Amino acid sequence: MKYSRNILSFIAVSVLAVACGGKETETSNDQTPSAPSATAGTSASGPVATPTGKIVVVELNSDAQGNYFKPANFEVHRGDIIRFTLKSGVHSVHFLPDSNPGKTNLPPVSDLLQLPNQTLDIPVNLAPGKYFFQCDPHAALGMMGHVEVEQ
Ligand SMILES: [Cu+2]
Repeated sequence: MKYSRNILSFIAVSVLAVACGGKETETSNDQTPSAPSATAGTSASGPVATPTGKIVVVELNSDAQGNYFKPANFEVHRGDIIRFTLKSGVHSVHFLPDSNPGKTNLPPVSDLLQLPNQTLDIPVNLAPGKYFFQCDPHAALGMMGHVEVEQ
């Protein structure tokens, strides 16, 4: 009886410690806005573009024509949103770092999109330039595209 009570209070203390730990991390983030944070930084503290309100839809397809993005080559402006929309098949969206040398702030590789009309919104916080993206399962089959980001 006494033993299990000790266990309980140990657990309670651990939970408290975890809770405090989490809070502490948040607080220290708030207190050091100038510190570069590699992990949290990509979308939160990157060079966030002013939203334009424009949404550019790009379909992901598997059909008789093959596996492809539609359009596969297009232009956006900083602050637009690219809305990848699954039409058919199972696809991912990957701005492969190796194929975008020197580029920063690339969006992380997406999960697989599997449900028809499932969407993936990517806010365009990229510096002006041309960017490559691909679908990982179908890259070898030519499922890739380029987006030109303009100021
Ligand atoms: Cu694909």
